[in-house]
Amino acid sequence: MADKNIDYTLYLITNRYDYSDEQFLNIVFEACDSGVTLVQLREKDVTTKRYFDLAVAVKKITDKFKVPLIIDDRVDICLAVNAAGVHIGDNELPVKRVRQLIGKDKILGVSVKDVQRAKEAEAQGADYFGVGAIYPTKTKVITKHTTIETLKDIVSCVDIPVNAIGGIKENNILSLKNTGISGVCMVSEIMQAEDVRTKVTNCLKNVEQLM
Ligand code: 3NM
Repeated sequence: MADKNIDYTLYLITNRYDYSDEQFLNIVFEACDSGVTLVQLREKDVTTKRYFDLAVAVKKITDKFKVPLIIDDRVDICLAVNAAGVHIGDNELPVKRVRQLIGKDKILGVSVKDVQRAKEAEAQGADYFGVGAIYPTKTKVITKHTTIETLKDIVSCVDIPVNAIGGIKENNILSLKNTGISGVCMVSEIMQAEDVRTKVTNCLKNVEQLM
């Protein structure tokens, strides 16, 4: 599946922590205004109605800044708000079925941790990969450590963009030099930054040194 011209440089994945909706949406706004290139709304324990309402609110912001919005896990929410795409992990529908459901024009992201799974998912219609966890993460997620060597192996075995995830911080981005990644995904580093605008600006500077 083609790249579809998505810029993966600095990929913000959301987490609401204990923020009010207003605080949460303000962080997304500041991050988009400061230059994140892609946003994923990631919700795990909410009702469908709540997920939909949050997606509508976040999409208003991402649309304003022409930043594509990806929805974590939920094909129905992605279609309902006409998001740019959906991201799935191992416990979701098969990649092939998701591709059939969303059609060829929407972005399909897949979490992978080894070369074999990456090759399979690419053949079944994935548009990009998230590979991790590269570094220890405190964000609630089912994952395991994935080495920089494995990250490089995946990059060299597939033709679609590969993004690093898990414990990626402003101060360790440069350790990903020469891996061939297309971008970095961040949750806590941006969502919990004291100054979101400065954090995004500094991270962008570092990621651009990798490209
Ligand atoms: N997926 P932070 S790690 C959502 O390894 C997610 O696939 C991961 O959060 C994977 O940037 C992760 O705060 C959480 O470390 C990343």
